[in-house]
Amino acid sequence: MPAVWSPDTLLHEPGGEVWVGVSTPGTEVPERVEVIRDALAAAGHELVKAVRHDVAADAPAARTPVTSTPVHDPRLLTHLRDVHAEWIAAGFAEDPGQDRVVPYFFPTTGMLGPLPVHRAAAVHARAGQFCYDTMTLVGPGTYPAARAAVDCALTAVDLVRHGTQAAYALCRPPGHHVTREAYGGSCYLNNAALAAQRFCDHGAGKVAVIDLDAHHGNGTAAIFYERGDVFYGSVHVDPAAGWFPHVVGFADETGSGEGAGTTRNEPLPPGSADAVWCEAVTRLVDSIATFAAEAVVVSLGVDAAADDPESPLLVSADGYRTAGRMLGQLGLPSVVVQEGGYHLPSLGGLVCAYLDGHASGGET
Ligand code: SP5
Ligand code: ZN
Repeated sequence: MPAVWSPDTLLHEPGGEVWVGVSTPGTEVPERVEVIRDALAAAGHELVKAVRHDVAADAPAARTPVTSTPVHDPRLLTHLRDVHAEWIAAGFAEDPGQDRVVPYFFPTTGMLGPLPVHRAAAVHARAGQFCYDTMTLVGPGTYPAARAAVDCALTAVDLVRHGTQAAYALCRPPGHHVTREAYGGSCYLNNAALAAQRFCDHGAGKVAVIDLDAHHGNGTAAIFYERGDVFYGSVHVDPAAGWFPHVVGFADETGSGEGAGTTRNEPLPPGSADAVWCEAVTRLVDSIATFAAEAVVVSLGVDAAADDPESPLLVSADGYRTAGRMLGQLGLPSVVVQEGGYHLPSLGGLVCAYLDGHASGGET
């Protein structure tokens, strides 16, 4: 399977995560790209360099953005592009000594009620207008890397649009936690949602996004919740058991308005292993068939694996291979987008197991 990557995805160095007020080393590190890329090459997948695609923030004002408006508010893109330079210009690297953008203030609906919101003049307040947690820091390479990750996903869509049955995008940073206007959960731009939108923009009437990451993809879910043309299905550790994203990802979220019935969540108890997880994947695959999707985007987080430090699910490489086979057997044009997965020694093997299953499913 062709695997699209970009060396620019290595430029994002979050420099840790602030969790419950404490700086921790963080797990979404550049080495993730290197171990996955090397495993793909060793397994014989063709590595393809990502091709640049325009999004709102880099297009001249007069030009219509190619893909981004329905997925992300253009203000999110310009914020991410500019905020680190503004942070440095404001002197935060010297006083108080923080060279990454870390929000301290979150204008939630609870704070605002019915009041109209103005753009914050202070960059340290603006940081929390577009970000909903303290774990997702912005450094000098964050925007170039996030843009490169989008390019990986969109290039993979183009390969599939031009006849390749399935393509993999080595996106980093990941994307499925990003909503239309806010980033978080180690994600900055929603690669999978932009990929699904690109299929829609080029003639697909119905697209499915299937999210195998251990965490519910609240961003993708929110972006498509009210749309009837994009199905979102996710299997993840039950937020009711205390896991991120905590307040969404429950089974009773099934879509609304024109999107009624086009969202399906499969929350699983901590400790769930292959049998239970694969059954949930089967239900998602059946839902895509019923929905009659014409193309599928797989949000391939491999953090549901037993060794992964960020989730309590116990899925094996064989589980991921089985999931790949089931999705490949749909026979639909497919783009597989990398999301989470943090155990460096097993990361490459898990991704290759999924792709191996997906490719073999497509052959039968
Ligand atoms: C894409 C993806 O998998 N994002 C994961 C976001 C969930 N992170 C939740 C982290 C919760 C706190 N972890 C404590 C570890 C301290 N470093
Ligand atoms: Zn995850």
